[in-house]
Amino acid sequence: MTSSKRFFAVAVVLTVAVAGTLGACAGGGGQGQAEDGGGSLAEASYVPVGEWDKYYAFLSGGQSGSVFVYGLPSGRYIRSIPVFEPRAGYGYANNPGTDTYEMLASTGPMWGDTHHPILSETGGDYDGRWLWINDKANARVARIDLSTFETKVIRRIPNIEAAHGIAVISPDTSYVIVNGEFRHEIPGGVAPNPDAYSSVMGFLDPETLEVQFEVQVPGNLDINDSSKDGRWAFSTVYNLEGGLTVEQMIRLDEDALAAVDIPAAERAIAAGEFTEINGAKVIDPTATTEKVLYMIPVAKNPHGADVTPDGKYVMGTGKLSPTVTVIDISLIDQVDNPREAIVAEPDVGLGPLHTTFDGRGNAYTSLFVDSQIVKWNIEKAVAGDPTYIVDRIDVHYNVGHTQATLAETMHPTGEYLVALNKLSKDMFLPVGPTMPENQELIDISGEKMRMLSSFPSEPEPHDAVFMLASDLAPKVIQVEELTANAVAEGESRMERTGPNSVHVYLTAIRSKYGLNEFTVKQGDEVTITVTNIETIRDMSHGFALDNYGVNAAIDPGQTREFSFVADKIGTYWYYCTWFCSALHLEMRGRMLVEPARP
Ligand code: K7E
Ligand code: CUA
Ligand code: CA
Repeated sequence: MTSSKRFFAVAVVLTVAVAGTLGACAGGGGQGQAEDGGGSLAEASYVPVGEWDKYYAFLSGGQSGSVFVYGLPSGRYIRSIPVFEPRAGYGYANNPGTDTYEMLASTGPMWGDTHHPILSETGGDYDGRWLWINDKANARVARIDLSTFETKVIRRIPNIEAAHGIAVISPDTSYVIVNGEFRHEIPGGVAPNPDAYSSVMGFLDPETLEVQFEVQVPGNLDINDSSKDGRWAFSTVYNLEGGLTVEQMIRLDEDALAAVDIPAAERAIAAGEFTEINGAKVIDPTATTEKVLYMIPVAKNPHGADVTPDGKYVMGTGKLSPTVTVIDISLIDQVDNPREAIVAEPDVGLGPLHTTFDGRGNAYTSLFVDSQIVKWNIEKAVAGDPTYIVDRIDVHYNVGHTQATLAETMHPTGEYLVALNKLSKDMFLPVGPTMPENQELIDISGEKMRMLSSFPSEPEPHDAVFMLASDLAPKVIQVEELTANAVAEGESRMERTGPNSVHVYLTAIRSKYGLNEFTVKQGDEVTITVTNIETIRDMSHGFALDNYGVNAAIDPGQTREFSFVADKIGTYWYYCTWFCSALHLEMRGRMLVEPARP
C-alpha cells in the first residue's frame, strides 16, 4: 500500500470500528474479566474499609461540565467538583445573585464540556495548589483551589472557539496555555471564505486566567504540552488543509506539531510586535523579528502531544497514522529542515491517540481502533532497534486518553496506568441505551502490564491526572476561615434596610438556626447571610427555603449570602438539607410573608 492509501484505510477503520464491534457482545460479562493471578489481582486494588487510597485521581467530567474525584487504586468515586454547572448539593452557582452563580453566568451558559484537568507544578512536580480545566464548548478555563476543592475563577478566553488542549508551562507553572481548536474570523465579523480563519494558542496568568498574550498558529490546534524547562509550548495541529469537511481535513498526508518559543514570544510582546484584538495581545509569528513559531511535520491529523518526563522528546500521536512521531526538543531550533528534529516514528498500532510515561524509559500509547494500550521503549525506537514494542494489553473498549501515575511531572511513579475507555458496552449492568464510560486500572510496575480492575463513570472523562495522597491530603482544609461578613454567635437578626428590602443574618449550628422565624412584607427583596459556625470537620449544614427555589450548602466556617424577592404570601419553612444530627429534621424555621398593605 502507498502511504496515502494506508492513511485512508486507517481513517475508514476509525469511522467504522465502533459500529463493527458493537453487535459482538450480547449476553455480556465475559470479555472484560481479568485473568486471576491467584487472588493477587484483587489484592492489588483492594483498599480496606476506612483506609485511604494512595492516589487522588481527577477525571475530567466531560459533558457534565465538572471534575470527578476518584481514589486509586480502589476506583472509589469520592465526589465531584462542580465547575461549569450549578450544583445545589454544594451550594454552587444555584442561587441567582451569589458569587458562584455570577461567575458562571457572566461567562456563558450554565453547562460546559470539560476535557483536560491539569495540576500546578513547582520544580516540575505537583505542588497541590490548583487544578485547571477547560470548557471546550464555550471558550472557558476554570481554576479550582485544591485546599477546598472549589472553583475559584472562570474566564472566557478571547479570540478562541473551542478551548481544547490546556497545559501548564513546566517546571514552575509560568503560564497556563489553552488552544483554540476551531478556526474562525479572529477579529470578528463573518467570513464564509475560510481563508480568513485562524486560531490562537493563549498564554494565561495561572492565577487570574487573564490572557497575557496569544500566538496565531495555522491549522486546528488540538492537544498541547510544554517542555520541562519553560522554553517551549507544543501543540498538535490538524487540518493544515484549512478544510471545512472531513474529506478536506484529511486530504494531505502531513499536518504538524507546533512549537512556540516562549522567551521569543515574550520578547516580541516587549518589542510591541503584536496586534491588540478583543483585549488580547496577538502575535502573528510571520511578522516578528525573532522566530517565535516552529512547525514540525508529523503524519496526518495527529492528536496527543506529550513530553517525556526527562524533557528530551515531544511526541505527536498519530490518530490517522499508526505511528508516534518522536521529536528531539534540543534540535528544534538547531536544524535547517524541521524534519531533522524527528528522531523516530515507531509503528504502534491502529488509531493511536495519547501517550503517557512510566519514568523508566517506556511510553504507553492508547490505540482507539485496536482497543489496546501498547507499551514501547523510547530509546530503542530512537536507536532504530525493531524490538521497541514491549507489551500490549486489551482494554474495553475504544480507549481515548491514557495516563500513568504522575506521568506529567518530572518524577512519574510508574505504578498504575488508567485507560479512559469511550465505550463500556457489556462491562456493566445495562442501564438504558446510555451506558457509562469505563476506566480500567492497569499495573505497570513490571515488564508486562496487568489488568487490575475497572470502574464506571458518568460521561465522559476524556483525561485524568493523579496526585499522591501524601502530597495533597495534608493541604486540604476541613474548616473554612471565617470571612469578614460572617455572622457571629448571638448576632442573628433581621434588619430592614429600605422600604422594600430586609437583610436577615443567621447562624447555623447543630441543630438550630439563629432565628426560629422572621417576618417580611410581600414584595420585599430579602437578603440572607448564613454562617455555619461549626468548628469541626464534616459538619455541613444547608439552608433551603421551600417553594422559593433557594438552597445553599454551608461548610463549617463558611458564610453564604443570597437574595430573592418574597413575592408569595404565606408561611415558608426554611430547613437544613445536610443530615447533621439526630435533630436534623427539626433544624428549621419560618419565613412569614405578610401582605404589603394590611
Ligand atoms: Cu483526546 Cu478532548 Cu483530550 Cu478526548 S481529547 S480523548
Ligand atoms: Cu443542620 Cu441538618
Ligand atoms: Ca490534515
